[in-house]
Amino acid sequence: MKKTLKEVVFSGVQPTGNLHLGNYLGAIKNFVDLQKKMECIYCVVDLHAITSFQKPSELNKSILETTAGFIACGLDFKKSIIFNQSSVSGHSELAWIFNCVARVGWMNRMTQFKEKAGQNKENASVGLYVYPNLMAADILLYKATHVPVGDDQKQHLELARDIAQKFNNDFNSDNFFPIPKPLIQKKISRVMSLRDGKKKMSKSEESDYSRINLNDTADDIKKKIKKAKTDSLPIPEKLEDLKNRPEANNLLNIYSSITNSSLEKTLNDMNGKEFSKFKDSLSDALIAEICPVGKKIKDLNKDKNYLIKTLKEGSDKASKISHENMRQIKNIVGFI
Ligand code: AQP
Repeated sequence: MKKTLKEVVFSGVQPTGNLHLGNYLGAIKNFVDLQKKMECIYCVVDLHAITSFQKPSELNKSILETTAGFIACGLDFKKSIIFNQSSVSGHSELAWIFNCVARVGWMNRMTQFKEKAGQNKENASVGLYVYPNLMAADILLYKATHVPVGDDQKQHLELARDIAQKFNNDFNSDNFFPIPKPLIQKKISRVMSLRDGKKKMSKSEESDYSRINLNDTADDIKKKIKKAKTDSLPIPEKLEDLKNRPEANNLLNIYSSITNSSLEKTLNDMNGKEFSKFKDSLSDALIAEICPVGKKIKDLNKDKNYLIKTLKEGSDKASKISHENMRQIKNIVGFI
C-alpha cells in the first residue's frame, strides 16, 4: 500500500529588491491564507538571488527587508517556518544531487533562463542555468506537496515534478519524494507591468513606474497609477471586449483582486467610465491595502535584531527537517 504523504507547503521569494504588487497578489497573499490551513515553510531564497551578481551589502539589507515584507503581509513565524535559504546547507547539497538527476535537454527548455540570459547566454552564470534544480531542491528537501507561486514559475515547478519522479524511479524509491502541486492564484496569476501590459511586473524592470512597490507612499501609488498605460477606449461591459487590451485588462484585474471581487463585477460597476475616473478608484483601493503594509515594513526594518532572530529561529526548525531528509536521501543515493 502506498504511504500517504503529509501535506506541506513550501515557497520562496528572492531578496533582489523591493517586494512589489506582483509578488503580493501572485504569491504572498496566498502564503498568508495557506498558513491557516497547512504546515507552511517560507524562504527568503538568497542562494537564488546570487545567480546574478548582488552587491554583498545590498544583499544583506535585502534579505532582512524581504523578511520584514513577509511579516508585514501577515506571515506569522509562530504558524509558519520563515528563514533564509543559505542558512540551511541541505538546499545546496540536494541541488547538487538534482544537477545529476536533471537532464541537459530539460534545462535547455527553460524559458526564464532564455529571457534572463538574453543575447548574452555565454556570459550568464552557470547558477542561472541550473536555478530550476535548486528550486526543485528547495521544495523537495522538505518533501513539500504544495507550492504557491505566480504563473511565471509554472515551468520550473513542472521541472521539479519531473525531477521528483525521475529520482523516485532511478533509485527505486516509489513515493519517496511527493510530486509537488503548484497552487496558482486563479483570479490574478500574473500581474503585468504598468508600462507594458504584455510584460510581467518585476523587480528588475528598470522603470520604477512599471510597478507598485509594497513600500511605496500614497503619493507614489497615485502618480504611478495616473501614469499607467491604458488605451483610448472606455471600460467595456463584457469580458470578451478586454481580449486585445492588455493594459486595461491588467488594471481591471488588479482592482478586482485588491477589492476581492470578480472581474465581471468590476466591469459591471465600472463599464462606460473613462479610465481617469477608474484610476482614482484603483489608487484609493491600492493605497488602502498597500500603505499599511508599507508602514509595517518600515517599522520592522528599524529592528534588525528582531528580523535576524526571527530568521535564526526559522532556520533552526528548517535545519531539523532538512537534516533528517538529507540523511534519508544520502542513504538512498548510496553515500556513507
Ligand atoms: N508579476 C507577477 N505576477 C504574479 N506573481 C509574480 N511573482 C513575481 N512576479 C509576479 C511571484 O512572486 C514570487 C516570488 O518571485 P521571486 O522574487 O522569487 O522571483 P521573480 O519571479 O524573479 O520576481 P521578479 O520580481 O520578476 O524578479 P526579477 O525581476 O528578478 O525577475 C514567485 O512565486 C513569483 O511567481
